[in-house]
Amino acid sequence: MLRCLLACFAVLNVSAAHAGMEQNRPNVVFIYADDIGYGDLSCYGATRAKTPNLDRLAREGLRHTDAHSASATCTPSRYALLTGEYAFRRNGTGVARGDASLIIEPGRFTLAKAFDQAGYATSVVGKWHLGLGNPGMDWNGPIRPGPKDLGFDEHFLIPATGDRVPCVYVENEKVVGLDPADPIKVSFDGPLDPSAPTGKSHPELLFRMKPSHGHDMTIVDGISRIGYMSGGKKALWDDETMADVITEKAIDFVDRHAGEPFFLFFSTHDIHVPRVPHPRFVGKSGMGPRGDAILQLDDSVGRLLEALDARKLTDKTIVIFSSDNGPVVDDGYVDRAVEDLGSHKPAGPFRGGKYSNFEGGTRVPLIIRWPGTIKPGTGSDALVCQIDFLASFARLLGQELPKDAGPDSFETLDTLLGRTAEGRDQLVEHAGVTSLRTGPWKFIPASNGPAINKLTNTEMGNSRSPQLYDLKHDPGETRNLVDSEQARVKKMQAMLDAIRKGELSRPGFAR
Ligand code: NG6
Ligand code: CA
Repeated sequence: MLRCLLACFAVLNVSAAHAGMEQNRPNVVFIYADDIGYGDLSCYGATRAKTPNLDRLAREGLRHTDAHSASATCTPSRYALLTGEYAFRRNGTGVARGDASLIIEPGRFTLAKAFDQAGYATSVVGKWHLGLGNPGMDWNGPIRPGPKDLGFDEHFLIPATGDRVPCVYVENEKVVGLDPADPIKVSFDGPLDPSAPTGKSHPELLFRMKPSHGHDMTIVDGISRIGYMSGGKKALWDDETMADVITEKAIDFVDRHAGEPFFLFFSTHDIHVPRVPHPRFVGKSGMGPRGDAILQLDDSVGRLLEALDARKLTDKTIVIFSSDNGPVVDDGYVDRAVEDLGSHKPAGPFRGGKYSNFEGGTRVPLIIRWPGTIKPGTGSDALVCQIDFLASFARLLGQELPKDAGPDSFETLDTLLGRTAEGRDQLVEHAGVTSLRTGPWKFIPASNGPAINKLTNTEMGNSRSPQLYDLKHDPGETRNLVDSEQARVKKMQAMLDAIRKGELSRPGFAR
């Protein structure tokens, strides 16, 4: 009897510990959209774009309204997201070429590493754009170092962007579908074969989409891209099925790891250029390919949410949705994005967009759902940034950050989860220059950059004089208060200088 009681007790104990562990070890699915602006989703006020699946996520979770990507373009945002270090601290973290080598040193502590160390299965599926391999890497051999050296067990990647060669998928260090008899070559320094047609020399071959600026080099799938590529014909992707391919890969990862804690970084290509949604979305938004790509993104999200539901994983999974930078309308292809925009405001109430120092550059949607922990349908206007995911998830997982990791990543888990309304007390916004946020105040230092990027028609937020805005009363950054707030400007400039010098790092950080 005693033995039986002891045995029963042991079983109870084990299952109690197991239940506790499950709560402490939720799965995390981080959906990272590309170039989605604050105003692009119906749960953030869009009326012409309808995003029922993202709206569902917001209804069941928490919607942040002062959340930021760490930069106004992709590569630096992702660099900071994974390392917890502002990209401005590192050379070579600007928008990466398609042949860039891996820009994060192998072995460095990253967001993925925090999950890996905690015993999670980890994967990145979709857009990478952080470089791969060592300089001069041969795309026909093993493609390493890469995500596996940064804490991801597996990967299925769009190596750079849809508009940059090489236009092939890379799965677990190999080009998918590569025919060894037709080796791939990639160049960003000049044509590989001067007689091969390019978008510039043979615009008549561009049956899918023509460039509006740049994007006039190698032609793949009737679209000319940035950079030159030869070979690999059988491995070339098909733009129309890209969202389906990566969504299925993401769901496949969930399937294979449903029985253990997992971290999935699902990095969509939508709604980056070239915007070539699957025919089932074409014409459905009434806003041309940019709007149709929003519908396609929402569909990918919906399918992933359904996959979690079907596998009864919804309650033990944190789902996060955000974007790598603000919106852009014409980003280099003739796709009617400008003409069909109508009253749609991609950046919502904010000024500027992708590339810009104004809020539109980095103020992005951030939705977090965690059933049982986050109250459904709530909101937060606390100042938060993706750069803090590293320290915050490390805390959630009970992982200590190495002393020299994530200098700029502050542990803000309770804010991200809506347990407190208190946000960061300062944040650097990174675009052409570095700006500083403290509370509602936004300080943009003087710069010589252009006021407008004429190609994309973006207000860049550059001015020869410093700018100070009170976002609480002036979210659109229209009234420069520098003259009436000189003491504040001085203080903010000094704080920005200190942060740039490496002072004011997270608590416990040491080089
Ligand atoms: C720009 C490209 C733009 C886009 C961007 C990177 C041109 C003229 N423009 O240089 O189309 O690819 O880089 O976008 O080439 S991001 O979202 O990956 O940062
Ligand atoms: Ca982007």
